[in-house]
Amino acid sequence: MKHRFLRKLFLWALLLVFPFAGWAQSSVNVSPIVQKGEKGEVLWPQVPSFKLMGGKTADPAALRLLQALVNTDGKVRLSIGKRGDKAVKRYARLIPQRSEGYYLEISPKGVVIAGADDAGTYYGVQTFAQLLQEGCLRKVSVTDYPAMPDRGVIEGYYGNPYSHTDRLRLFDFMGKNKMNVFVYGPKDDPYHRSRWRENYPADEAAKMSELAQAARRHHVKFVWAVHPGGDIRWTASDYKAIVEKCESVYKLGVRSFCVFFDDITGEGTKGEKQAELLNYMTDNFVRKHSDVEPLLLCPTQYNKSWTRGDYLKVLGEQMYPEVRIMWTGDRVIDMIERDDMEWINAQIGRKAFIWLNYPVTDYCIDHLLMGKTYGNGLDIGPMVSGFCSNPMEYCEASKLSLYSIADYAWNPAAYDDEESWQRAIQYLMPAHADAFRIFCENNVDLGVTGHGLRRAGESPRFTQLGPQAADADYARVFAQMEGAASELLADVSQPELSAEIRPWVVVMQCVARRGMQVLAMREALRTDNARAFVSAYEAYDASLSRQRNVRSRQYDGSIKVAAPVVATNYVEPWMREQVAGMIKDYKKRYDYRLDIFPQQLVEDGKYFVKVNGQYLSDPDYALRNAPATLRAERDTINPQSQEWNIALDVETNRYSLVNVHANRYLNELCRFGTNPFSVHWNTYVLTSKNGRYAIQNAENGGTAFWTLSADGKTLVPNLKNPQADEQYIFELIPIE
Ligand code: LOG
Repeated sequence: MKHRFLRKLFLWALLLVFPFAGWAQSSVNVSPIVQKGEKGEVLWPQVPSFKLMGGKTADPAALRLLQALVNTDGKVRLSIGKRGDKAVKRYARLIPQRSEGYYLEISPKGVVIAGADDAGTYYGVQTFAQLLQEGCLRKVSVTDYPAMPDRGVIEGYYGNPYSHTDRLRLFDFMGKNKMNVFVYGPKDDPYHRSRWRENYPADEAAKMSELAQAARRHHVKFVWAVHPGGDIRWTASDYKAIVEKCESVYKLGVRSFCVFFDDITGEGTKGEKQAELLNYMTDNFVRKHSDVEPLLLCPTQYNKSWTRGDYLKVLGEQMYPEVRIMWTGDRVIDMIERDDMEWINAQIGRKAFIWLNYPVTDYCIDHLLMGKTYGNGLDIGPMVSGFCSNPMEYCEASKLSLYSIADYAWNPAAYDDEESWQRAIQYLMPAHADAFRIFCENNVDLGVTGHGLRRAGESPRFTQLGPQAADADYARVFAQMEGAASELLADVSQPELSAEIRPWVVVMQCVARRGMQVLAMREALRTDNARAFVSAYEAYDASLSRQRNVRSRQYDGSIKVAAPVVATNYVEPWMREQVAGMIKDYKKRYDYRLDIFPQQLVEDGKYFVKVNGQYLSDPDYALRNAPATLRAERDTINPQSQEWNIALDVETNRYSLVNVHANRYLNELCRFGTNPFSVHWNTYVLTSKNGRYAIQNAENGGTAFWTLSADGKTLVPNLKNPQADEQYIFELIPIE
């Protein structure tokens, strides 16, 4: 009796756990993560041939994709279409009531791909494509739709515009990742910005029209942007010029348009004039065509920190409500959160279109941003009219982050930055995922920049070592880095991506080797082996030279050349500190080898710098870009304004000069720089003669000597490079 009861209870429990016979409780592995999806047992161990139903009416792009994926000369039914089509009529109820949504079902009866609209059908096929990669067909049902209406990419950076191939490949990637908008606005395309009034020459026009068509094949809206603000006059002739330019691009097949007013000064910045122009364009261009979408605008005050007066309100009130307005967040470079959206939407009286300045690197071109994409609010979906990323000029490498942005924008509620990043790595470099992961881990942070964005979590294998780690643990990490670099340098599976990242991979290899050489130096000191120390240092120095000669995009006409850096957040500073410390240690213990080690002309320390008997000072430390000032008197109120920390930078073998008071350094123009300190710009060659010193710029900063200005009150770089002999004008007086 009791047993029978228990058995019944057990059976009931089983039913509760497995409510639908045949469904295992696992979700489908599709990216972007689907809203709702279940998969069950294998129905066909091998993908069968299908009998296509609805092929005549279905979206052509969806159909083309499907036909490239499966055979359609078989018996298993595959019904495809959108709401209202006969082929999917019986599933109408299951299609989500959301634009770009779809219902996908794989059952013993066959496959159904039913879109809410054409894009939905296409995305249903994209999901099907991912499921097919398993090699078999399982029982599946997916109900899916995007949380954000426009998702995509803005080619909006300064630097080398994408190549035609980059863009074609990008559209393919975007289709696969369900991104639907590409805003074309490369700052360095003259026909977008500086020569916006002129039409594209024939060859470029042909490419533009090919792009517009290619985008359509992947359900990507190609939005062409014009950037007239640099020299626009608010005249009838310029109004006409802009409409004519749009008409000429329309003729190339483009159907969506945008106007950028970012990064300008003067006349172009006026809100009421911009609103008037956009309304004029709407009346005289958009509404004249039945197939042109409402305009998009990038305002001049496109982030909160730049807002002044009533500019945004004017746009919000005076510009047609269908025009969408772009926004980068609280700052130029920022992640977007709920509060930000509430604020901006209230200002402009519509849902802002997010222009995310990530992973763009035009302001920190030496870095690649390959870390996790984190920090955007998971709850802002209903508050945006679009979410687009401005990427790096490295289109292939940008896909790491774009993959996650696509994932996020489609389904923010399910977004997990770590997990999405792992998937992206696998997706982009399946044959070398572990090596590529190590590469990405070491290209995360962007260092100090004027924009303030930092990215956490760089070089985790290194930082996890902690203070107790043995040299063998460090060695393991550096060996992993070196191994990953060698593996990636030999890659032939992803030629486009590998070619782009190659300069950074070479640098990572150098970094890894330097790391090992640092360990060899440590060992040499431990074992009191001066000779081994010297040779380890020489090897270190050779790797460093090799690393510092690496360039990316160094060719005639390149707009931005990068000197790649890797692992700058933790590994580089650690190495520099180790080497500097060890050299100093070596110097105490052994005969210092001036031919090998950096010659320390001036010991690290605090100094007065005097010229002509006057003190080099930073009297007004609040003044940006102030010149280095000479004062006859000591500053008694603010003595530190005349104190300078002079230190040897072991890496460049040059000296930095930093004012003690506000911790400001002098840049190559002999001014207090507003850009972040960089050893490649802001370390100087010191030489001495008869107790006096000369200071000379170096490397990126040129070769000018620091000289006295005509009025004798400030320093100026003498670009005419006078005789070095005459430049020994500085006295360095140690303090204490
Ligand atoms: C530019 C953009 C550039 C980005 C990052 C906008 C709206 N405009 O400061 O072209 O790529 O910042 O440097 C910008 O972001 N200006």
